[in-house]
Amino acid sequence: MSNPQASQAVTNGPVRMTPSEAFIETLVAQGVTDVFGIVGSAYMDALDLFPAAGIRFIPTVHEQGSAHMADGYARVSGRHGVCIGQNGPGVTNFVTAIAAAYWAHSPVVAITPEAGTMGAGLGGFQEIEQLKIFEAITKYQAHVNNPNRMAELTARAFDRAFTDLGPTQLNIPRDHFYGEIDTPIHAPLRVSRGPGSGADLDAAADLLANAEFPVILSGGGVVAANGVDACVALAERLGAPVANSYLHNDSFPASHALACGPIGYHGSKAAMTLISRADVVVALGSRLGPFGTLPQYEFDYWPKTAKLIQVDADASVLGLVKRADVTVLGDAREAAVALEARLAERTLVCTATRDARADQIRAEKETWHTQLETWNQEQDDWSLEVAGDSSAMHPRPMLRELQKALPGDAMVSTDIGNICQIANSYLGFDAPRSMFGAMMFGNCGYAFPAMIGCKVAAPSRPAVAYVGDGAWGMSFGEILTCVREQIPVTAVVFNNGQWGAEKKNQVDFYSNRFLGVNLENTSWAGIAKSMGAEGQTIEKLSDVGPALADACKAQSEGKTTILEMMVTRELGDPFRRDALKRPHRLLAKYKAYSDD
Ligand SMILES: Cc1ncc(C[n+]2csc(CCOP(=O)(O)OP(=O)(O)O)c2C)c(N)n1
Ligand SMILES: [Mg+2]
Repeated sequence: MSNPQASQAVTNGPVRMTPSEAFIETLVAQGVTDVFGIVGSAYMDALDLFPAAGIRFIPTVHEQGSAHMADGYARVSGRHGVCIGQNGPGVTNFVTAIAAAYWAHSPVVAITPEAGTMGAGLGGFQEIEQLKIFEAITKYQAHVNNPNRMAELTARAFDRAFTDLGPTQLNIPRDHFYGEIDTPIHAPLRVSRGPGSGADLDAAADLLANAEFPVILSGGGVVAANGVDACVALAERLGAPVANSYLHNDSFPASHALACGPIGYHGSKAAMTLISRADVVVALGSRLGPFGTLPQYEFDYWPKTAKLIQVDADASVLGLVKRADVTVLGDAREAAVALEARLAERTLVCTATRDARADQIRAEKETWHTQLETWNQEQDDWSLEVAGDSSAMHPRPMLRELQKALPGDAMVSTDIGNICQIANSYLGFDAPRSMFGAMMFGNCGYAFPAMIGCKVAAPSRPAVAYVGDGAWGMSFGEILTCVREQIPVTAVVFNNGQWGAEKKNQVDFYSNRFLGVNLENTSWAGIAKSMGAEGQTIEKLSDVGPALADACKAQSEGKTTILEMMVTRELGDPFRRDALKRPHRLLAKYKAYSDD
């Protein structure tokens, strides 16, 4: 819900106020209701006004957490996520999370108060060149070079986060909060995108009308454009199977007959098999990122001779990774509506095979689901050895139990790690804005704080973060934020006693020379309890589902629960087989470390 004071904040002309007031009133005009951060003297003059402006300040444990929370908040609500921190170290703590938001295309505004202008360059306290640091990971940087421009530049940072589809920075020298200025407070500028040019849409419709086996790839842009219903209508018009792009399992309703699941790492074999048969692929709201289309299960599924129609709201990604036969620069929803309308008036070649294609879709999904239902254990030598005499749970059946117990309207975030990635095979959603992967920056420590932000934006929805035990060590501090701020979230921590995803590389490439990958964990459930949350250690498969269901229910009583899953050390397919080489050494002293 937007800030109820928003429309009153906008002025028709200049009004005398302080720059702090101009800053705050612009946030109000932009609809801001929540800001994540850690207090700092740099912006205390403005912070003081937050409550009167109807803005909740949510103090976090670490500024990286603040910015991930802003990201999750933005992704679930479609509104700005906002974070703020102290100049220098508070601001540099944002960096990893803003890079993650950049690759998630999240409209996050990072507010970065800076050292005062009269000391800049002298090496004073907490001084660093803050614009350079964020240059490559923001879409736009506003620098308040004069206090008189506070409202103008603050508004622009917010507006551009939407027009440029990603995080922006608002850099404010700390002395510029003080004084008196005459300034208008601007109404937000929201630029709407159309469906794309008529000529491009005609060309796309031509390709689709003549396609024998069209396949839709529904990407994050479909979710961001609130376009899932339009994508469904287009798919139904064509009878086309729909694959989700990597980590966007919520971009098409999983229970729909045409839904095939995600392509990419630990994705759906059904989706990849069906897309491999396409003669025309429509990539709707997807940049076709290189990692997301790598071969999987030793299957190079991307249909190289198929015609490609790429629709995206960002011109710079059209035809970038894969050559596209038709590009449509437009809003994914609007473009899907326009394409469907064009196809409604045409005779479609694929209509003749509608039933046969529906049979293929059903059969491929059934094969994949049966495989998943019976895939209990990884079968490589190392996994069989470590899981052999272990009493711990196998990860796959544990993930199956979690999936069955997830409430229908749950939001799930996933971290970076072997088990979190395997979860990609199991996670399906009927509602958009339900899955929050760490996306292409791929940083461990993303999922828990991001889910805290999601919960602030959607308090009535069950909030669940999937996190490996290594990544949990980076992020569990934010339990304190959940407890202190009454933001109830459930974290499912996969305790396999290792940085598994990286260990897998040492198994596959370095003859099991394990270095830096084994973890001696204390009890994560115990730590959670000592931090004021609920904690439970789960050792039996039959306890997994009930524990998750109870933890989700307990969120309505304000309880944060950490479920520590005791799992074997077995490991699924690795992340980066594509980017590693067999060890080759030339010096005699390292001969034992060589494969040849
Ligand atoms: C911030 C950061 N540091 C390091 C890495 C490299 N990395 C990728 S996956 C991984 C291991 C994750 O281990 P864990 O969270 O325990 O999950 P598991 O693989 O065991 O399921 C590491 C260290 C990363 N992606 N991000
Ligand atoms: Mg682990």
